[in-house]
Amino acid sequence: METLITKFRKAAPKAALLMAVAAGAALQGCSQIGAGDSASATATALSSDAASAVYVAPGKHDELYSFLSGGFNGQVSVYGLPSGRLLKIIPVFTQHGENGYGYSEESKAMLQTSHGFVPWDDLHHPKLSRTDGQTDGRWLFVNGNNTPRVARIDLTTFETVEIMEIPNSAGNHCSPYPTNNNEYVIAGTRFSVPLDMKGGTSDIALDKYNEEFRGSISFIKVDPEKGDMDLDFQILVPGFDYDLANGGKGPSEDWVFFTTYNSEKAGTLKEVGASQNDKDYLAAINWKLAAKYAKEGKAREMPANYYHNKMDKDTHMAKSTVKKKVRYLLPEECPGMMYLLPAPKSPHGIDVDPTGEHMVVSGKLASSIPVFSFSKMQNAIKNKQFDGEKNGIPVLKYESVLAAEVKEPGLGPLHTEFDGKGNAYTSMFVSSEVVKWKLSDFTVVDRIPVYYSVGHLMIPGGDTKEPHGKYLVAMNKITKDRYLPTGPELAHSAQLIDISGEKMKLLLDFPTVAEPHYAQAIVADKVAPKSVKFHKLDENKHPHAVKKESEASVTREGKNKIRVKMTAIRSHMTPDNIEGVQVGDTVYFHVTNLEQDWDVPHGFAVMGANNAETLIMPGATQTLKWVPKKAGVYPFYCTDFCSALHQEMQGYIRVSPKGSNVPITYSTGKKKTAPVASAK
Ligand code: RUQ
Ligand code: CUA
Repeated sequence: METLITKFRKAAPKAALLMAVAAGAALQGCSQIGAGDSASATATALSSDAASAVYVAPGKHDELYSFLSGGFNGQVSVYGLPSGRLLKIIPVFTQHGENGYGYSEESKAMLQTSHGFVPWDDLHHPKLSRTDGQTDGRWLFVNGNNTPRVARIDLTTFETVEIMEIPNSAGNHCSPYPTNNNEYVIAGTRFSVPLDMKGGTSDIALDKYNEEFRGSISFIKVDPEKGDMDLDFQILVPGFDYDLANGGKGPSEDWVFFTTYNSEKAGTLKEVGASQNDKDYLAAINWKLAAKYAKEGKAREMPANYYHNKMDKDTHMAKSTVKKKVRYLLPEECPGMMYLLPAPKSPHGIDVDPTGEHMVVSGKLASSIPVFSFSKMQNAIKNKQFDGEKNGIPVLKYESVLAAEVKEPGLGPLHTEFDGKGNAYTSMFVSSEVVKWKLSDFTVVDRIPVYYSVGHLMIPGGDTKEPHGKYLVAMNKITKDRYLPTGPELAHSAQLIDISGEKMKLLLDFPTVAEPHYAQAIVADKVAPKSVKFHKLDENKHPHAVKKESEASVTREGKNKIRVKMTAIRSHMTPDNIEGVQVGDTVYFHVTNLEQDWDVPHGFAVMGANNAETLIMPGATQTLKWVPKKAGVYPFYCTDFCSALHQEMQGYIRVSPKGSNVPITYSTGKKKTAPVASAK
C-alpha cells in the first residue's frame, strides 16, 4: 500500500485500477473501467448539450478568468472559462522568449536569488488576493517550489511584479496561502533541512535528520494598498514535511492549517519510511496570535541572506534588495499558537469549507476522508484534550476534533473544493474520479470519472467564503489517449465539469501548458475593467527612455559601453543606421515604444544576440544587451507584425574592429553625427 502511488505513476490507468482491487480496497465508480480505452466510451459520458455549454461565440468574452499553474514550466497560464481558450502565458520564475521576460535588462533582476540567477522553478499553487474572504481580482500569489520563492502577479497588467525568496526553506510547496484580507501570505517548507542559523544549511551527516532537521513557516506581510510583500517573521517547526496550507474563514479566520507527512522524520526512502505511522498531523496555527507574539518581542533574530525583487511601476525596471536578517518564533515559547491534530497517513490536501467550520484532510493513502471540526477543536483546546506533545506542541486527541469521516469515497483522495451549496468535491488520484459529498451528513452523492489520475481540482472561488459553484476544473496527471499523439511527451489535460445540477456533467477537455497543480478562477468582471491597455508615455520614468524621435541618440560611455536610445513607432526605428560600434563593446539598445494605443507592441532583435527578443508595450522602454564578437554589419528588426509595413521596420548596425576610428554616427533617413562622447 505504501508504494501504491509511486507504482501507479509507472502504470497505465487501467493497471492502477486492477492494482487497487488487488490491494483489497473498495472499488468505486465501476462505470469508468475501460472508459479510457475507446473514444466512444468517452463520448457516451458527454451530455448532448455539452458543446453549447462551453461555446463562446467568436468575439464574445468568457465568463471567468482561470489561472492554471505551469508546474515544472514555472509559469501561469490564463484560460477563459467555460471555453477553455488559452488567453495568456504569464512568465514568473522562467525566462520567456515571447516577451523577453528574464532576458531584458529590466526584468533580469526578477530572477536573482541567493543562489545566483535562477531562471526556472516548479510553480504549483496560484492563489488570488482576497478582501473579506472573497477573491478581489487585484493580485495573484504563486509559489516556486525548488528555489523557495513567492511571487506576486499584478492583475491590471498580468505581469509578475514581485518575487520574494524564502530563507530557511527548502521545497516551498506548502505555499502560498493568503489570509482573508491578505494580511499575510503564508508559506511552509516541504523539505526540512539542518539550519545553520546563519542563513544557510549546515554541513552535517544525513543520518542526523531526526535531531538536526527543521522546517519553517514564513509569514509575508502584504501592503494593503500596493500589494508589496515583506517577510515579517517565521515559525521554526519540527522537522516533518509540510505539504499544503489552507486557512480559516468566519469563525476560524484567525487560523491557518498545514498538512504534514513524515512525522516519522525519515531521512531516506521516504516512500516507506514516511508511511510508518498510522497518523501524521494537521498543524493548526493561530496566525493572529503568532503576529502578536512577533510584535510583542517574542521573536528572535538570526542572520539570513535572501533576495527581494520588485518591478518599479514607473520605470518598468526590476530591482533586487538583499535581506540579511530574519525574525523567528519557536512554538514551544508561544503558548496557544500551534497545535497538532492527528490525521491519517501522510495527508496531502487540506481544505476549509466556506463556513469555516470544516477542515477536510485528504490522506492519499487513507481509505476515508477525515473532516475536522473547528468548534470541536476550540473545545478540545479549552478542555485540554491532549494526547501528549511533540517538540513542545500539544497534540489534540483525534476523536475530540473529528467531525466525521467520509466513508469509502474512492482511492487516493488528494484535494477538496466546495460549491457554497453544502457540497464538497474531492479528487481521487488512484481511482481517477471526482467525488461529490455532502457536508451535512458526509455521504457521497455523486461521482464522475476523469481522464486520468486527477491531482488538484478547482471550483471558481471554491476555497473562499463565497464559491461560484457552477463549474469544476479537474487537472489530470496522465493524458494517454485523450488527444492526438505527439510523441512521448503529451500535454497534460484539464477537464471542465458542470456542477450546477445534482449530477456532475463532463463538458470539455483542454490541454494545458506543462503541469497544472492548482488553479484559481474569478468572474471576469472583477478583473477585466481594470486591465491596462497601454502605458502613458509621459509617465514613463525609465532613465533611458526617449519620448521623441529627435531625442534618440547613440553615445559611447567610458571605453566600451554604447547606449542606443531608440524609438519605435509604426513603421520605423530611430535610429535605423548606426555606425562606430567596435568589437568588444557592450551595446545597450534601450527601445521606447512611442505608440499610445492598445495592442501595438513592437519587438526588437539583433542578429547573433545571445538573448531573446524584447517586446515593448506601448509607452514603455525595454533594453536588450548585445556584445558583438566580430566586425561586420548586423541587421536588427521589429519582431511583432505591427503594420502593413512591419517588414520594413528594420535597420543596420555596423561593427568595426577594436580601436578603429569610425566615428559614432546614427540616423534614420538623414545622416547625423553623434555629439562628443560623454565619459562616464
Ligand atoms: S499539489 S496535485 Cu502542489 Cu496536490 Cu500538485
Ligand atoms: Cu513594429 Cu513590426
